[in-house]
Order: sequence, then C-alpha cells, then structure tokens
Amino acid sequence: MTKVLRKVITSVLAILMMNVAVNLLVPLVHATFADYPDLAYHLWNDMISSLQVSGTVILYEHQNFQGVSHEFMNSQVNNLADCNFDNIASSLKVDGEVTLWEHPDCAGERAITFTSETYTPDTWGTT
Ligand SMILES: [Ca+2]
Repeated sequence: MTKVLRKVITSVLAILMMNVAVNLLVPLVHATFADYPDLAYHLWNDMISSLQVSGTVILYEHQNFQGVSHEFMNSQVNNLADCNFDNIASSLKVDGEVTLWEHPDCAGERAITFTSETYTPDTWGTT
C-alpha cells in the first residue's frame, strides 16, 4: 500500500466517522416541540394570562395551531395583555417547559405545566 493510498483511506474514514458523529448529535441539538392542539381538553381554553418558559413556547389563538400566534423564549411574561393575548390562547407547542397561570403576574388558583414530553395538570399557583 502506498503512502498516498493510506492517506486517502485515512481521510475517507475520518469523514465517515464525522458523519456518524453529526448524525448522532443533531437530533439532540434540534428543537423537539410537543404539540398540545386543544387547551380545552385541559380545561385551559382562553384562560392564560401569564407564563414562565424555559426553552420555547408558541401560543396560538385557536385550536390546532390556527390564528394569531406568539412565541416566547426563556422568559417570564407577567401579562399577556401587553401583546394583546390575554385569555386568548387555545393551543400551544412547547420545546422545554412552560408554566401557565390564569391571572397576570404568575398568579391565580390554577397553574399548569407543559413540557416537551408531558403535562402536570392543575398544580396550585400563588394567589
Ligand atoms: Ca386569565
């Protein structure tokens, strides 16, 4: 085997190994949104007034991700009225974790947490 051939084979192997590594890592980095198409199912239609999100949440005006939408990343929104979205959201997508409250300033008798994988209904918020 010539030195040149050995170099070519080594380079090809290196590229193949890099492709394998990228294919393994990309799914971990890419956003994985969980879909919640109908907040009425959770008894939370047209109720959300404030939220805290770690990651990304997209709120939609109507069920099945229709109508006006708002996206929030890594933030606390004390009053959705500030973006004309108080008691409006009817469906959402989340990558990470979002907690929603029925009143402004993360308050109310009810709060609910949705994550990329599951949701925890009706934990008690602060009143
Ligand atoms: Ca509300």
